[in-house]
Amino acid sequence: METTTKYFKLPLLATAMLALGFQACKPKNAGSAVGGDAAAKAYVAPGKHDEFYNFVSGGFSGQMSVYGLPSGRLMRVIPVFSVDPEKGWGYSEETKPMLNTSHGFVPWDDLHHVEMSQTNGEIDGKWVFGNANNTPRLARIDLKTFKTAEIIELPNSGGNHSSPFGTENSEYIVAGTRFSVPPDDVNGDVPINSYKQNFKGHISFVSVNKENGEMDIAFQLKTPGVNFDLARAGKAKSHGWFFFSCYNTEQANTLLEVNASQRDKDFILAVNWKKAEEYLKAGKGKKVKVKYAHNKWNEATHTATSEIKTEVTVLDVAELKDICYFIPCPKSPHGCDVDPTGEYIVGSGKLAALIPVFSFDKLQKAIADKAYDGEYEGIPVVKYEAALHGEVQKPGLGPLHTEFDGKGNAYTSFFVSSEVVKWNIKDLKVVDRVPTYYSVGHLCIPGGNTRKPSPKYLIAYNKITKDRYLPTGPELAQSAQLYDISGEKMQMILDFPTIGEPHYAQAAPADVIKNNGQLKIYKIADNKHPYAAKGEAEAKVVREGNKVHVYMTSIRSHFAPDNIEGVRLGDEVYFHVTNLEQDWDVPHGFAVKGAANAELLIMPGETTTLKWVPDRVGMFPMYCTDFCSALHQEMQGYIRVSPA
Ligand code: CUK
Ligand code: CUA
Repeated sequence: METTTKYFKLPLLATAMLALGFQACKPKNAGSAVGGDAAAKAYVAPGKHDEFYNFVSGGFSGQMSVYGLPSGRLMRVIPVFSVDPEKGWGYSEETKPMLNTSHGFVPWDDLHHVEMSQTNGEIDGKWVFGNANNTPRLARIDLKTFKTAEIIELPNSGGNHSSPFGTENSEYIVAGTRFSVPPDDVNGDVPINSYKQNFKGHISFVSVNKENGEMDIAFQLKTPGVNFDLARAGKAKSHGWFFFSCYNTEQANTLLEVNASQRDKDFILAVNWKKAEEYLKAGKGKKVKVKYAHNKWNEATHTATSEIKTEVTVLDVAELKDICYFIPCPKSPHGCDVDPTGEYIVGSGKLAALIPVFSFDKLQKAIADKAYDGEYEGIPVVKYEAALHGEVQKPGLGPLHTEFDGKGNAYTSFFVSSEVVKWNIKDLKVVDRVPTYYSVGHLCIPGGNTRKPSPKYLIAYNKITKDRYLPTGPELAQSAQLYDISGEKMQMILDFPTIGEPHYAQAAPADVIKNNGQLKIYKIADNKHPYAAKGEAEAKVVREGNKVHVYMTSIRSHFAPDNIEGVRLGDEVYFHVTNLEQDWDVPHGFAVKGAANAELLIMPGETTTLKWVPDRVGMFPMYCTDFCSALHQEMQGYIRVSPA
C-alpha cells in the first residue's frame, strides 16, 4: 500500500505531548472562572425542572448516571453492570441473574458508551443502551422505569469497546470487539505471538425488538484481527452502512508504540449491513458453537432470568467480499462520527495533526470504480483520496470525538491540547475554539449523533480535574463542563463533577422522555412474584427443610411479621418483602444485622428478596433503611436465631 507521508507524518510536538500524556494539559484555571452572566444560563431555580435529560457513562463504576441540563444536577445513578448496595442491585435474589455471564456472576464492569434508541433518526426516548468493556456485554435500560431491563453477553469478543452504537431505527445495536481473540469455537490455548494466524475480530449486530426492546444477536461479522475502537451508523443517504474505526492494523500482540503505530494509516471499516442481511437470507451464515448469557428482567414477576445460549450465526467478510471496505485513516483513529446528513464521516487519528472527513458519495463512487489500493486480508482498501471530502488542517492536538449541531458545524474534542474546536463541515475551516479543564474525552450535544440535534448546549467530559474543585485527597472527581453553543462563539457556563469516569453521554429534551411515560408505581394487583404477600393477611413464615421463606409486607410504618422466631443455625432465610404502598416515591428499605447481602430497596407494589444465612445464635434486629414517614424509626423488628 502506498504511503502519503506528507499527510501522516506525526508532528514532533504531538509526539512529545503524547509522551507527556496527562502532564500536557493546561496548568492553571486562572481566568477560566465563569462570570455571573454566563453562570445564570446554567441556573435552574429550586422547584423548576431541567430542559434536558443527560445520560452519562460511569466508566469504571460500571453504572450510568442521569443528570439534568443545564443545571448539572445529578438525579439518579442507574445500576447496570456493577452491584449497587444502595438499590440492592446484584444483592437481591431477583436482580442477581442480571449479572450472570458464561463465566458466572460478574459483579463489576466498565461502561464507556451510551446510545439512546431512535426512530427515523431521532431519539425516541424508549431505551438507552450501554456497553460492558471488560466482560463483553450490552445492556438495555428501559426509560419507563429507568431500570436495566436486559443484558446480553457477546461471544467471540474480548473487550467490547466499539459499542453500543445504533442504526437510525434501532434496527441494530452494534458491538465491535476491541481485543481480537481466537474465536470461541477453536482452542484458545495458543502462543500469544501467533496473533496473526489465530486471532480474529468480530462485530456483533444485535437486533432490537420494536415493541418490547428485546435484544438478540442477529449475526456476527468475522473480520481480520484488528482492534475496533468506535463506530457510527450511517443515516439518511448512508442508512444501511456502518463505520468503525480500527487500530493495530499491524496485528501486533503487544501495543508498545513501536509495534502498533508502525503504520502511517490505520483504517475506518465501512460495513454494508444491508448486504450482510442479504447474505444471511441466502443462507451464507455459519452456525458457530459459543456460550453466552442472555439476562432479562420480567416486569410481571419483578425477577430476572438468565439463560445460557450456545450458538451464533457468523458471516466471514473475507469470503463475502462486498460487505466490508477499508478506508485508510491517519494514525490510530479513535472517534468515527457521521454528520446529520449522513454524507460526512469524520475520522479522528489520536496521533494525527489533521482531521480527515470522508464523503459517503465519494466512497460509493470509489467502490463502483474499484478505486482500490489493493486488499487487506481479502478486504478491498479504498484509495484515501478517492473517499476523502477533505482535511481540517492543524485543528489541535489529539483529536478524539466529534458531535454535530445540525447547522453545518462539527465540534471535535482535543485531548492533548485540551480544547473543543468548532469547524465547518463543508469548507473545513475552524470557526471557534474553547479550552476545557482539562484533557477532554467525549463531547455531547443533545441529539448530536442523530439527524436532528438540539444544539443549545455542549458538554465536555474531562479526564483531569486538577484545580477545579476543593481538593479531596489523592483522587478528585472527574468533571464535566457545560458550554452554551446557541451563538457563534461557545461559552462555558458550568462545571459539574461526575460519577466514575465519564466517557460518552447522550442527552434529549425532557419531553422526549416524558412522552414515553415514566412508570410511577407498580400496581400491587399486577404483582406476580411467586412469594408476594399482597396484604398483611398473607404475611407468613413457611419452612421447607432448612429454607425459611418469610412472606413479609411493609407499609408506613411497620413490617408484618415484625417478630420472627423459629429460625435455626444452618437455615437459609429468604425475606420476601412486598411494599404495599401505592403512592409514588415511597420505597421501603430492609436490612438485617450481619447479613452479607447489603440492603433491599423495595418500590411500591414490588416484592424483593434478601437471602440471609445466620452465622450465630442470638437476636438480630432488622429495620427499614429509607426514611418513609414520621414513624420511620419505629419501622423495625427482631429475628431470633436458635441452635440447630
Ligand atoms: S473512549 Cu473514553 S474518551 Cu472508551 Cu469512547 Cu474516547
Ligand atoms: Cu419504611 Cu422507613
